[in-house]
Amino acid sequence: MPRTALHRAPLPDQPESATATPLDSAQRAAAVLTLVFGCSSGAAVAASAAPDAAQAGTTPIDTATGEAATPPSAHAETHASGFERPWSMAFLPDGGMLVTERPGRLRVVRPDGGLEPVATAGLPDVDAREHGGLLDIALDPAFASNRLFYFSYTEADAEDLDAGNGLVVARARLSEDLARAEDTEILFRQTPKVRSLENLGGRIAVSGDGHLFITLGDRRVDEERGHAQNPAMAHGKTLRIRTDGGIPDDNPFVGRQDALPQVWTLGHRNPQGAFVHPQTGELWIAEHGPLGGDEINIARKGSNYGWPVVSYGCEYDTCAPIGAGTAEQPGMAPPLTYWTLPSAAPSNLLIYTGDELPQWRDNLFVGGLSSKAVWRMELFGPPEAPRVVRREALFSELDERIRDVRQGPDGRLYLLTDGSEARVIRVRRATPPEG
Ligand SMILES: [Ca+2]
Repeated sequence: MPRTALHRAPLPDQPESATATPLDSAQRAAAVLTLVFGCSSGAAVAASAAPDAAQAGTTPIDTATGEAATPPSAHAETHASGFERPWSMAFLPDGGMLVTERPGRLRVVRPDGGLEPVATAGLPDVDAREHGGLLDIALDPAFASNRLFYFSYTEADAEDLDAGNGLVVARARLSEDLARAEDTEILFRQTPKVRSLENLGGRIAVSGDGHLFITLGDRRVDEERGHAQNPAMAHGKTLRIRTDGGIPDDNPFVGRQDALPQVWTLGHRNPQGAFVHPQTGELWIAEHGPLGGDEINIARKGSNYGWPVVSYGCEYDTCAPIGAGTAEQPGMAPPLTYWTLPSAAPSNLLIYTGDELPQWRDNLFVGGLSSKAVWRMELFGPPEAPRVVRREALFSELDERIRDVRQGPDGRLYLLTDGSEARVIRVRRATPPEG
């Protein structure tokens, strides 16, 4: 089977399902076959799925995609290379960038794309087993004057490695020469440590009004994931703190004895993408679902996003139903959009606002890990109540797992690949042919 078939959304003549249901039994059987035999049934599942059914109430959705490749209007090229298991990137005021590597290194990329050979010193020890390590980085909005940046990482139990790890978010000051992180302060520390090394979440996003959002995953193992519904535990949540680590007075669980005051939303599986919407100030997240249940959510104050009670996907290995066996339930917010199969395995996401690629302005972009693509979605309606009306997978010809996606200060899109020999890819406007 050509691999592009795995990325093809439903054909335009496929009926859209108007009801929101998880995978039916035929899809479940096909999903298990896909797991066992690779892509043997992937196209059949994709063709029968209705990925945007949650939004299909009144607006027809065009999910035709064409080929999953870079369109002629854009050109993808290597900007920087030589990274080991990178996770995130942040742009510096001079056009250079910082890139985190999960083994615990913060790397500096010069504006010309050259990689400084020595990592920035002074970061804490990290637990880089499985999904963990040094994860996200974000600069303070006033970084140019205060040199402050925020970062997330996993920390092992110092006494007992078998006790798993926890997510930590810290703030530090970057020296003028970029060589040292100084004055590190812990802003949030997940306690107790969780006996798992997976589904960590770990994305952070800074708002323009002095708040820091943090995503935490459910840690995957059966005995932990139910805590995604428990506001007293951090896993399976988004959190909202002040950029100095304080608790905002208007957080939804402030003053409750049975909840962490940092909790902003609950019921998430493994959110690895987050940004603050440039117009509404709302938190948008991308989360890894179970098999065939990846989601994009607008994470609104105090809302419950359903995991592990409801899902559009099913259990790995068996494709058994999740929780209540339904995709939606009263009191649980449905996703903005979701994938059935094949999964996107979403990493980070953004709304593109630049001038370099005007055909994509105001589109949502989502990095794909196992889908080895960047998903582009067209939104319709006001930014507070958008619908996804079209989506397609781009850049599949790169054949790279995409760990992060960002917009540069030059208006170009930057993609960070995954793995042991990773690179930063820059997407710019294609130069029209001469004549
Ligand atoms: Ca959900």
